[in-house]
Amino acid sequence: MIQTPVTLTPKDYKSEVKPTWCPGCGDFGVLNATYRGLAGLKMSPDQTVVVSGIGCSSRFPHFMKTFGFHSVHGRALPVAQGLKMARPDLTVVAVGGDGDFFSIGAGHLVHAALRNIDITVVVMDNETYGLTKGQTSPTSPYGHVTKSTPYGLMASPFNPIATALTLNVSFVARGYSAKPKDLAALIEQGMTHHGFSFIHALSPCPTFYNTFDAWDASVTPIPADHDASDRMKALMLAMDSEKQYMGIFYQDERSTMDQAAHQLSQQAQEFNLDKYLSRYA
Ligand SMILES: Cc1ncc(C[n+]2csc(CCOP(=O)(O)OP(=O)(O)O)c2C)c(N)n1
Ligand code: SF4
Repeated sequence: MIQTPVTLTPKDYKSEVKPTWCPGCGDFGVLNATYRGLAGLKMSPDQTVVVSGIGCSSRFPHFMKTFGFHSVHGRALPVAQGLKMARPDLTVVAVGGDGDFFSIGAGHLVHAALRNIDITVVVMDNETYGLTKGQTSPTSPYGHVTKSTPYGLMASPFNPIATALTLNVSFVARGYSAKPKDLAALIEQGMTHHGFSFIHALSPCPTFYNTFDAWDASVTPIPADHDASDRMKALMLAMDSEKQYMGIFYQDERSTMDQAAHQLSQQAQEFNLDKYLSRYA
């Protein structure tokens, strides 16, 4: 039988639901980068599931023509991991905000990282809680003044890349919504990576905390001679207090929990109880 090659373009991943984000929201750039990344891989929309928590960024699955699951605040990862364990044939992407993944969902992030289940996580970081109107988030800078911190935030900011590196994540990258082509390439590489892929996507909230100008000035490509198999060097780049490096910080290949569990279940199916018991006869 002659097979017609399938051509998929970014618009094949676009649903009929129009994004309800504010004009200029960084999340538009991340959405477009995701459409491009999926099209680049010719990923079948009916084999792809996008899972989110709650937040402006977590409305994402509604705007995708893939399968989707808009879950509960901070719980995108339990849903995404369960899905991948049950259906290893599907491509699973978890998306959401810095509040979702680094505040209420931080505990899930830690254990998902350690399990190395083959899913891709895209965190849209705007250093604020957009949906609930601009309170501080774990990535807000020290001293950040908001309606709920009128004297300035008195806590240090969470470092997403350094945290992912120290949690032994097998693919760690950062992109910027204002550079959607570069971000699309990172999403493509993250989805191709076999294991837990963590993509930190800087995605400003012009309504409550406009960081576009600051980030335009601080984002810098990772030096071309960076060795992405060197976790310690990656950590040094992640700890830079002035530059926000863009690109792949770290990547390695190792066994994933979904793969190991699948092998175990195959062994269980092949297990011969009579043969085992005959040893004791
Ligand atoms: C269990 C629970 N706690 C709190 C909330 C309120 N809430 C909704 S979204 C959100 C934070 C949104 O910030 P973020 O996850 O960074 O996403 P953004 O809106 O900035 O994209 C909070 C605290 C909730 N919906 N559910
Ligand atoms: S409030 Fe901020 S994060 Fe939410 S849609 Fe508007 S610009 Fe985007």
